[in-house]
Amino acid sequence: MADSHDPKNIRNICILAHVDHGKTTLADHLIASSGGGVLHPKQAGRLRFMDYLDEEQRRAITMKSSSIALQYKNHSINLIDSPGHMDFCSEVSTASRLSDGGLVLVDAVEGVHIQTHAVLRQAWIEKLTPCLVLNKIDRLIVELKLSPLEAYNRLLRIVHEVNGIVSAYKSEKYLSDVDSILARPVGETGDEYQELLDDDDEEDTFQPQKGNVVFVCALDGWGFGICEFAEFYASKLGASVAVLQKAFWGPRYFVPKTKRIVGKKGLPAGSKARPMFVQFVLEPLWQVYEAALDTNGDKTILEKLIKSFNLSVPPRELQNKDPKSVLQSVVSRWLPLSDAILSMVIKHMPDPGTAQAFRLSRLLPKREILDDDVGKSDVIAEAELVRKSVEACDSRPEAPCVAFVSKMFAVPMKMLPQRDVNGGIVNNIEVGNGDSDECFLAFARIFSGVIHLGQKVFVLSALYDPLKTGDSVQKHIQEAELHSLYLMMGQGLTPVASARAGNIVAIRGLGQHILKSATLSSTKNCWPFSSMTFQVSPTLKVAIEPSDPVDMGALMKGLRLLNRADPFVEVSVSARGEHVLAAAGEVHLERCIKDLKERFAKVNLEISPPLVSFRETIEGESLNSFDKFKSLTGNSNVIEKTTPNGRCTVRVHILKLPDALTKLLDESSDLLEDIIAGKAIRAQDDEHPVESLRKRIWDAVESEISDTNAEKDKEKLKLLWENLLKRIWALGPRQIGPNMLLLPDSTTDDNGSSVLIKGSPYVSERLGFVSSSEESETETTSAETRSLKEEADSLRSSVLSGFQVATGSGPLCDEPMWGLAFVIEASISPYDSESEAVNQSDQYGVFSGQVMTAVKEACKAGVLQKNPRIVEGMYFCELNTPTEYLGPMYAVLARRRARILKEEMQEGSPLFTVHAYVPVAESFGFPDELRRWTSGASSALLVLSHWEALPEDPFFVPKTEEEKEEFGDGSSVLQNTARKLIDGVRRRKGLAVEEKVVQFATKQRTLARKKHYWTNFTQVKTENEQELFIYQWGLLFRLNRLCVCRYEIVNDLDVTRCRDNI
Ligand SMILES: Nc1nc2c(ncn2[C@@H]2O[C@H](COP(=O)(O)OP(=O)(O)OP(=O)(O)O)[C@@H](O)[C@H]2O)c(=O)[nH]1
Ligand SMILES: [Mg+2]
Repeated sequence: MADSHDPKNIRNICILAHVDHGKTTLADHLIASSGGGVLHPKQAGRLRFMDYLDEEQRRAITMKSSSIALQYKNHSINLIDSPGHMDFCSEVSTASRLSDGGLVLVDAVEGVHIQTHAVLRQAWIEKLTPCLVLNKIDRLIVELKLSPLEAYNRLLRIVHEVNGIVSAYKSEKYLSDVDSILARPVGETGDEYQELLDDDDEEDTFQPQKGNVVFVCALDGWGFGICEFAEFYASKLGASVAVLQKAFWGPRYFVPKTKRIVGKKGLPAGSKARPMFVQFVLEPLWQVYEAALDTNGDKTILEKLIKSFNLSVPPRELQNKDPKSVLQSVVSRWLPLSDAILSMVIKHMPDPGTAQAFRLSRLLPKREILDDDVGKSDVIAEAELVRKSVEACDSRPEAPCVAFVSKMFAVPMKMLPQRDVNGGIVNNIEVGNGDSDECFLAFARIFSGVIHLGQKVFVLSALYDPLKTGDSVQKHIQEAELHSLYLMMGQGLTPVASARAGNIVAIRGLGQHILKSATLSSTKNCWPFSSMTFQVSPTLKVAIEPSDPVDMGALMKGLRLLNRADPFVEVSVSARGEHVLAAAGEVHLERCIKDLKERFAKVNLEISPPLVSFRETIEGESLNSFDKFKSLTGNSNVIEKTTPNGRCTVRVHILKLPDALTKLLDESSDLLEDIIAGKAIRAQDDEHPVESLRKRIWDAVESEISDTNAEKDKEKLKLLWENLLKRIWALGPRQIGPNMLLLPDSTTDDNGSSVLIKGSPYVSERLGFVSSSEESETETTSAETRSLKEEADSLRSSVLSGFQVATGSGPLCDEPMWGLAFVIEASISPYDSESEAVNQSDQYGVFSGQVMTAVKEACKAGVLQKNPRIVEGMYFCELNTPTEYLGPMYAVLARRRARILKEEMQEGSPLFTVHAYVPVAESFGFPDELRRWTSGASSALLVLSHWEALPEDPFFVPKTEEEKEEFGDGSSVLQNTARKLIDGVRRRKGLAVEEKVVQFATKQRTLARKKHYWTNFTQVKTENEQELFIYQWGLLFRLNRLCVCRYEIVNDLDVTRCRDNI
């Protein structure tokens, strides 16, 4: 086997960056030089070879990650190009899972942007070895016309900034990318960075002097690292390469007289020396640019350059009339881009064996073996063996075979190679896809062993557990046969017979077995790989239906295919029976719909306006009020409901959780799910996840406590919270949401003949706030009480379900609740007599159902009573606008209810950067509108940031004189945004809407003809004929039998007569 197949000579890398920073352009040059001739060097940088989808070429952005195999100096390099647009960030996750190294690109003019933060975070999470590529250096010379020194300061600042971000992630300082971008210091100047560099920080991840930073111009195909120049100057300056390499970055100066390299302090007074990087690297480059592009430039410089470096530039290229082409011909031969990048990759990025050893704790975290698993030592031993061979990247054929599929992608059948490895014709029919002409391939990396054609493997889903047996586990494991294996060359596929550990391949034959991602293994005794982390979740939802109802079948099939072909899209059926498609953003949604129409369903579709989700909460109040109440009975803040049979009384008190705690619970939902299910996973060298979560919960609470002023209150609140955190029975909705079900304070107990339904502090125990509860059942009571207690125990699940249902759909518009704690006290009393027991179950239905409903209703009523508020999702938005378009940009932002956070002029460029929060509900069409109003000069990127309660009271009606004076008495239209949002959701969900089309009929009637109210009206029916509108006097009245409130609008009119007339 050739040398390049040795795992030591393999590198799996991906290119990561903010949108448009030049990833695909860079990939072009690497492919042109090392891709085996698939791309001609002349086309490199212009063709965008990896963007082979029509939609990608049309929009000029990458939308999916795809891989290509390159050969460079006996090394085999699998390069994955990833998209930079926020909507496709899931593809960054799939790319980085399969790679060991990440080339992080930053545009030297635009600098660090929000997706740069995101990709650095992704690289850090997946334990990739990153290298930094500062791209578009040519723009500093040609566009910004910076001097070499100014350019150096700018580059210095970018390197420093990127290092700052990585070190913040390392210290887990920031929870999200938005946090980190907001924490970025403002207005620092190059000088300060220089000072910082003085005390050479060994901890920095990216250090040009170490060789893991290169400076490139991907468009023109040139690039260099410091070592290239150090080697060149070593003999000229009479210093060793190593010394020069260190000296070529930072404040190091060359004193020609003494031929010594000195620091800033060693410079003679008044010296105008420039840092060596400026003097020896940037200045020559600037001179070449000036010589070539300036009409009066000294053309001999180019000749000298060609001569001294012995460059072979064809004379035809040198005689080109376009000075830019001449420049490119010379510089790309002087400093070839692919050499600079690929030699850095080989030197600084790990081979699969080395990489898998330290990525193991992320890929296959060590599992905690629970006590009841000790009997399965042979399974544990084999799973451990598999883990060991993944760690070692064991590529022997006898090693257990393990691979990870990070996504499935669809390829049109006609694109598949027509011949197999042996040159035989293949019959390309996809099994199980019906008449579809799409084939599904798995994008996979082999982590251990060898996989070969026709091999049977086990497909393990993320929930598979080799230690468990039975039906519940069986559904997480399937057996599949690998039909074909391909080496990926962008769009092209080269069939291969087998592939060894450390390689990236496309596998055919798993379409029916894998939906999005999975682990493949030759043995059942293998843990599945940990799930990938996605930066955002698909939040933009629309309902889809075929234009012609006959096409429903085709749409459903199309949706199934789309769901499999796109790693990030989510397809579901709503409670109302609509087919809902969830995408990451507008561009993603548009592409999904196009794919659906043209590839997967091939029918015309109707798309609803976006279905925005909201949350419901209450207005925050001081916790002090909570302090007073020990018992829920008789407290005016408490909602009380009784079951129809009168046997169970439910009392609910509601508290608002601190915002930080709610956010933490929401963000940790995956971890909480594992903890609550008892599946605690220990990451190898990190702190125990439960411990760190407990600490963060307490930190969140403490930050709330420290906001109170009085020292005395602080102590009291601390005690109170300690007590509360020991009483968490459940989280909701779906057992993991950001709402808590708290047990009543233990001092309250059964009173009289009734018995309390006692829960257990289950979640508190799991989180370690209390040690396992011992059920103290000390007193022995009468048989009757005992049976009642048993009944109470059996009703626990009803209380839990009532809480789960209530938190899943709040009273305002059936949206989930947000950040609430419910203290629920439900007590049951005995039947009055035997006969009543029999009667009641007939009359009122099952008792457990009654309890559940009572709990649910009490929770909902409690929220309504306590100043409910609607919570909306917020996008963090980064806008870049030329100064002359600031006016229109602010106008667009104002129309979208945006809140500006920061406005800043970008140093050295005419662009203004603005950070703002934009409500999700107002964000649709926002980037388009912005482009329209600013003639395309302004761009915006949106990232989902957080949930925020609208302070407005949805039920606000001006009552006092002052309020009436300020807001009017309601006769003029009052814009209540919260109410508008709630009504919008209710209307969409088919819930009753208290809508007053005409609020003050008497007032408005005076404007119109007074008599004959319902004569000469026009009757308007809606499409579904369920609602009836009446049009008169230029106003629309809406009559609906389902909703009495509508009659209010015409309350002094004779509605019955009107109906008769109709
Ligand atoms: N001046 C200059 N322009 C460049 C350079 N590299 C890339 N570009 C231009 O930047 C634009 C974006 O390049 P792409 O390679 O598509 O960027 P990308 O990072 O792949 O973008 P996405 O995949 O959409 O995230 C194109 O117009 C390129 O021509 C460079 O070094 N100098
Ligand atoms: Mg691209």
